Amino acid sequence: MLRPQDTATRERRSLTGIWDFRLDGTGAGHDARWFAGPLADARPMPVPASFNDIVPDVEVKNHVGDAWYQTSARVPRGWAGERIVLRFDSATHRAVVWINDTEVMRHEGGYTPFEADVTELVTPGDEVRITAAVNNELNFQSLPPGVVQEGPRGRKQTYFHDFFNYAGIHRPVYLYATPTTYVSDITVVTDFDGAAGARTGKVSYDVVVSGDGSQDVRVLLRDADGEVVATGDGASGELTVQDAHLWAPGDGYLYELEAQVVDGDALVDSYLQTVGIRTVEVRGTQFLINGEPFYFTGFGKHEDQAVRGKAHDDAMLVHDFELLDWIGANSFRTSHYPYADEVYDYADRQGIVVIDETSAVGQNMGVMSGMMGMPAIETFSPETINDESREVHAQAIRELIARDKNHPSIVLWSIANEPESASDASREYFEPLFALAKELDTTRPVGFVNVMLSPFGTCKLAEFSDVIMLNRYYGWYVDTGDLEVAEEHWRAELQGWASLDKPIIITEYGADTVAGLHSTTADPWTEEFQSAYLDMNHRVFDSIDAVVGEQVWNFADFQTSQMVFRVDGNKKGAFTRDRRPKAAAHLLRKRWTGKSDPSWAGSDRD
Ligand code: BDP
Repeated sequence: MLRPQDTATRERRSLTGIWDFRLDGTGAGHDARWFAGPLADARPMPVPASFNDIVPDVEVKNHVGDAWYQTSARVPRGWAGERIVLRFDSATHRAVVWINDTEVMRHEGGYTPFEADVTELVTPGDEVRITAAVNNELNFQSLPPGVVQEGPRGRKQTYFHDFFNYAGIHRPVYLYATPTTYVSDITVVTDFDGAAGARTGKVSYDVVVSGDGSQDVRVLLRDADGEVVATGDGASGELTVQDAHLWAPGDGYLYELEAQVVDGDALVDSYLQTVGIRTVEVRGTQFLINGEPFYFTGFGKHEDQAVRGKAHDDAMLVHDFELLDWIGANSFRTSHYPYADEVYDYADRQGIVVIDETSAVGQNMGVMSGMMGMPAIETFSPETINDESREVHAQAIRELIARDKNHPSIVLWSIANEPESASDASREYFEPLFALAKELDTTRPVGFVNVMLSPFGTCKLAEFSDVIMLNRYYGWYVDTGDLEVAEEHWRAELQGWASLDKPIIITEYGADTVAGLHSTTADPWTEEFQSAYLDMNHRVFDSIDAVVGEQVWNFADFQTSQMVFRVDGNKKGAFTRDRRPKAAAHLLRKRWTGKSDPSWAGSDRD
């Protein structure tokens, strides 16, 4: 699904701003037809934002059920004769949307876009009422899973992942117009021949035209200076780029493919697709980008901040990338869900490498019973995560790859974080999902993130993974505080994984750390311990050749549900939630850039 754009033939109207909002814990609004008129008893709510932390009220924060949003917008007069679309970049975790009194779409899944052609329902120049019932409930058939139970004070949501169940309209909403014959999809795949100086880039493209598809397609490829470097006729083909400038980590060089629908000399539609020419390959234990071994440095991140919750925010985006640059990170994982489109666009431009993850997190009842003292239940069974859940998961993979396939920054798909993976049931559940991801994208490796409860020798999914991704907490959740013993145990396990002859990325290692807490004896929770813990991990990684990456858990402290082992959230950040560096951030910066403090003594940008 292509993003809305302003081009020579297209126009967008953003609907971000303050909408009317009303909670509906019992679901009464559907029967009472709240969409059919102005939302009664509404309070203001910003879009985009999670609603949970906007109002200082525990009922809002912990709301379970529907949350109604409503706004009105005038459809631009100039859109007469155009195809008009209503688009939500996301609504967490599902939504039903109406234009005036008519339901126009339903969508399951909180982190991917959805849209509807509303041309027949609106009149350019007139106002329309847009209503969305956004539902935040998690169950065994949702991603991520959860359970809603009746409690003494109403319904209560529990879930099996370690971040707060923020909900609402987290990303922009648009009305947009395209011609009635329009580009509806583009796929680009890149390759190159030859070495620097005499390098020929290849850009295969496939343009899908909808509406009256009998129109001709023409493509132009421009370099970063706007010079046309290749052209093509027809809906698919391969362009050749002489002396191509590759996209590479740290060098986010982008070409731009303009896909035109033409009728003789007349331009019917124009869509602009950025293109980074690069290759990705797994060979033995190496992860190759453009044929060169790549070592991932960086973090698992979250979309999380005070007040806004999970809302996308450009200021935070640019700031976080500046911090990635400062600390020497070349990559991150979109733990544990697809992020806003803007994040990948920016990663493309900045040359930051991305591991793109679905929202399949918490599919592991063993973690729940082991760590959180919940009664042991089966993870994969007809009553829990079942065939219906797998179809939801398959759809999430389809939507992720359809949305993100053209980003050069994305080098690896992660189809799940820490699912149960030592049982036959997990194997049955996952085997077709790996096959699906590989069929949908033959150009990128596919993997999943393995949990500590499935150590080397027990995992039944590793054989389907092109890359081994491991989350390990030796010295924190096990061997707590005893870094010497932790080091031995960790190295021993990692040596086992290295025998599989696949590249290994450590996708999580970390220790909760309260900024400002210190001790001379490096006790857990102190800044000294976090540094010592990271040092220990790095010694282990540096001793094993198959390790091709280290991503610390987490970039920044983030909010979680209330638990006895979380102090106002998870504190494993290298930065605090408001992005102040802990001591560990300086340690990582030294390791990843070679630069020593004090960086505050003056600008050290090169
Ligand atoms: C891992 C999860 C991550 C958690 C982390 C932790 O993948 O979401 O936040 O542990 O416990 O199991 O800090």
